[in-house]
Amino acid sequence: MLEATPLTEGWVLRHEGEGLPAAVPGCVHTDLLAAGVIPDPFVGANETEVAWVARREWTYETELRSGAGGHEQTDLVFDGLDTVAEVTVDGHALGRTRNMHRSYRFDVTGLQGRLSVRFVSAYAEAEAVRGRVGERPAAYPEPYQYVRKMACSFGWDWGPTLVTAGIWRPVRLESWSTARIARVRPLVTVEDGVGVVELHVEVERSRVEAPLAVEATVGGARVRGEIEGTAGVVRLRVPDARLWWPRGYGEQPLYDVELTLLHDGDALDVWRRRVGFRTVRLDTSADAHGTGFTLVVNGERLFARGVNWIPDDVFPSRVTRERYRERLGQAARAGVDLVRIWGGGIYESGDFYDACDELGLLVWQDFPFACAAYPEEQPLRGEVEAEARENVVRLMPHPSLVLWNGNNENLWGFRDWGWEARLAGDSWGEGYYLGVLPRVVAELDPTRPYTAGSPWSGSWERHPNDPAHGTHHSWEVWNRADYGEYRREVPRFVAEFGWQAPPAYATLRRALPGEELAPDSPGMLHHQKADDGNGKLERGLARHFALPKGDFDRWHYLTQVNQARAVAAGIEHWRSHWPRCAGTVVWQLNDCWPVTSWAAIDGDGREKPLYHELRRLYADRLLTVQAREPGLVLAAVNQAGRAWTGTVTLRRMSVQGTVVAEAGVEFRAERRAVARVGVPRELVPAGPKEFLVADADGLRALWFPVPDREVAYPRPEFDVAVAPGAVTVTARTLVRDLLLQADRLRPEARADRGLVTLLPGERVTIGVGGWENPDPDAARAALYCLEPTA
Ligand code: BMA
Repeated sequence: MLEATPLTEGWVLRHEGEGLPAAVPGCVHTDLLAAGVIPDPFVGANETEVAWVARREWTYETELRSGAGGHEQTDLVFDGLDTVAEVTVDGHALGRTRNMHRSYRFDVTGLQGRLSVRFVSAYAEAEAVRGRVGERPAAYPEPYQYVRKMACSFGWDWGPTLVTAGIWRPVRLESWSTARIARVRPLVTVEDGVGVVELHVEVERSRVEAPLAVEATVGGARVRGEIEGTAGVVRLRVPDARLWWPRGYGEQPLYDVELTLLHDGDALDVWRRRVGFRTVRLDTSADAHGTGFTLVVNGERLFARGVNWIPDDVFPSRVTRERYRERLGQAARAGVDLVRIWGGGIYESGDFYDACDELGLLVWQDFPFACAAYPEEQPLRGEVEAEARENVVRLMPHPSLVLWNGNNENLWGFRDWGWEARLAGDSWGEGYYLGVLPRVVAELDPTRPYTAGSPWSGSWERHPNDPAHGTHHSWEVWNRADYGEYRREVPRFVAEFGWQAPPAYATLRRALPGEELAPDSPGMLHHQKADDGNGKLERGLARHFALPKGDFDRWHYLTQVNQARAVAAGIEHWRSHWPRCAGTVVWQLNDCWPVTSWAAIDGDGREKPLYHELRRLYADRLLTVQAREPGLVLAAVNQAGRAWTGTVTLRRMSVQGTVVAEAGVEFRAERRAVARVGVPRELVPAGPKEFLVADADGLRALWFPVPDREVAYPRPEFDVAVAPGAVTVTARTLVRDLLLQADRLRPEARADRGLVTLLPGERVTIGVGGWENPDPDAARAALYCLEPTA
């Protein structure tokens, strides 16, 4: 039987003649940090101070001992090397690597001695390739498109430039005899209610002649098959297979599949995975509005409640299984049902997809290409095909994975960002997105849909970002316009849109110790990477709120409110247009370090007000008031499996809390459908002193006729009561967008809700985890809400 021996102990990192203890898996930066050689690059402007690390060569070494005894062959297996490396044993070369997204296997039978992995700078490789193939246009100045390495490690508009190196995934010795399982491709489908698992097996042999067989089991079914040469196929049928559903639509039953490779009745190797039975297709048919983009899972058409995912740490080797679970659990608790793994990152570790399988989160996986023209010359072309083949097969057991996407914004960039002219016929990646990648997916995993890019309109005859066709990235709003402008369009699928806000206060404090915080203090600016980021924040704020002068805490609160408002404006509008619009994917769920960004969860894992707002926006039932000519419309969005009927109470109120007019209106939203009800004319509020309140089944929608800075808010008055783990606020006046910044009570404290609006007399209890000794004054000081414009 194949025996695996982890090779994680005894590694050293050579630094100026010295050997520092090295963590494997890990990377250079985290080793240097642990050894006290560099300061924490996440703090202050240390990022700049440690830039030298990226330009050096680094060598990892350990003792290679022979693998488990009594075997014919021993392989040294790296699940991931980042990135350009030479692997040697006692100076004897095993091989070279140049792709972070691949694994590597070397035959080390009989070899012992000093194992060394020498990394050259990814810059050196990228610059050499650029020198050979010529410069290509890109959205950022660093040479990330010339080397197959996580693009955002070279810096992004939310990320630091920390180009690391190292053995970033596990490494082990595998000792085996006769044969081992080289690859298993499970094609999992459902045919007339029967779950079908087709296993395409490939083996590697040390003995060519030995007769080989495989035996496989799943859900009580068992099958045997022969291996002819190096390949074989077995098919298992599971009658009455329970379907795997995205969360909110049903359960997530998972089935263990086991395949054993046999020789003369002896087990040589075993392959184990979990699968789920579900069907998926992407409906991109033409209709009266253009070209749709609707995911259909088990025959159910879905509005995708999505978030974009970036690497959770700029040093991805630090992201543990627990951390993946925590972050994805946060997404699930926010009502998210789809996570898009964005193309400037990586093919994530199996832990990511395991968690999604269990949580019922659908995964849309970008191939790792983003915001640049990518050369198609060798050696890149071969690397791209190899990594795609490996990762498609690695990830295909996961039922959560429902879509492969060729790239992020590169088809758009080619057509719209001046690349086409600058390229003058040079290769730029089209051959990957419209050639290599769809061919690889169709050949290896025909059970999943592929789309060439995001955004993409399905054809060069249309603008790639045409909202009427396919996927759309809505960035005009953040870059140039007010978020009310989201309402001008009904894209078929919004794969990116978002608004920035700073991270939680405690996160800023940890990242910028000692700094007197101001929107433009040095550390704040260093931790704001977007082009004119602060300018856009400021202008976006000024459209809605009176700008606080010299009051950082107020600025911090208001920018976070504005972020939540912006995203709400988009989602409420777009969901109200289901099924024409079939999904929103918020840019972005998470951060990879402490930074002002579009994220809902900051770099220390703290939830911004936007996060809590998502829970409302992505619930099965959403109540929203929309301005539609000639008046107001109440939309009851019902993504649940049962019809939603009820009466909505509409109150036209004054800001002082008196009811000007009131009515009950009945509605019926069919299952997975939207009901739209006109708001009677006499209930439509007008001017700075009125607003509309709509209540149904414990849900509430508010509508104000003027921007906040014009609303005649009363001076807010409320009472605060505290108990262990809870803060109760009772409003005496209208209290708008009340927020408890729990991390100001204690860095560990977490509130269970974000922005809350209370009418006079209403009360809310905010649960506060990690705050056992309640203090009413501290609670008061950590509470913010909107105030009248002076
Ligand atoms: C899109 C994304 C990212 C970027 C974000 C915010 O372009 O694909 O590249 O971080 O917008 O600008």
